[in-house]
Amino acid sequence: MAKLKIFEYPEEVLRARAEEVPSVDDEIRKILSDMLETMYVSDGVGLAGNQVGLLKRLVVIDVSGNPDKPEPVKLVNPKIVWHGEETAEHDEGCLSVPGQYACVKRFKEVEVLFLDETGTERRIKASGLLAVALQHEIDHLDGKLFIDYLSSLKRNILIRKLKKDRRLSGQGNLKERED
Ligand code: QAP
Ligand code: CO
Repeated sequence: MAKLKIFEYPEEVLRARAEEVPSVDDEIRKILSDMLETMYVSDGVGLAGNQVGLLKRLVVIDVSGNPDKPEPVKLVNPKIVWHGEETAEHDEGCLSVPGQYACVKRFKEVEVLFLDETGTERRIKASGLLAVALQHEIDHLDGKLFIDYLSSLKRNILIRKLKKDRRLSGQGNLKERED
């Protein structure tokens, strides 16, 4: 297993569309396992291919919130095939937008079609935190971030905070310091 580098806003890979995975082989299984490890050590509940610099439609999720009873979900080519009419707001964060959180409105219930790590087609109907995570992660595969749902005012404040936090922690690169 290996910990992968997590790409952060405003890296371009987060804005690109990830490609369909043609077949679930050992290389894909290794990436999924590395993504899951990266997510756990980073205290995340979800991670998408784009976030580790891989433009492949791969997602890992664990919303159990219990390290003693992990519930890892690995999804290849996930697709929302149905959603309910009701929406709900939930506070969201993202490993690619560290330290920043905002309320986002999403569908309460979604049904997702995907391939599991054996290449078998599966379908899950989700609600609650899992439904939030699935929509957030599938957005990543299409180059979309949770901050895109905010008003430009809220988004600008959040991005300013992100850059300020980076300055204070010495994490910002030279390019980001220019503006
Ligand atoms: C997406 O988000 C999500 O800022 C996954 O400092 C969000 O794993 C799914 C994280 C809300 C369901 C509900 C963020 C960790 C993790 C941070 C994450 C941070 C450390 C975010
Ligand atoms: Co995210």
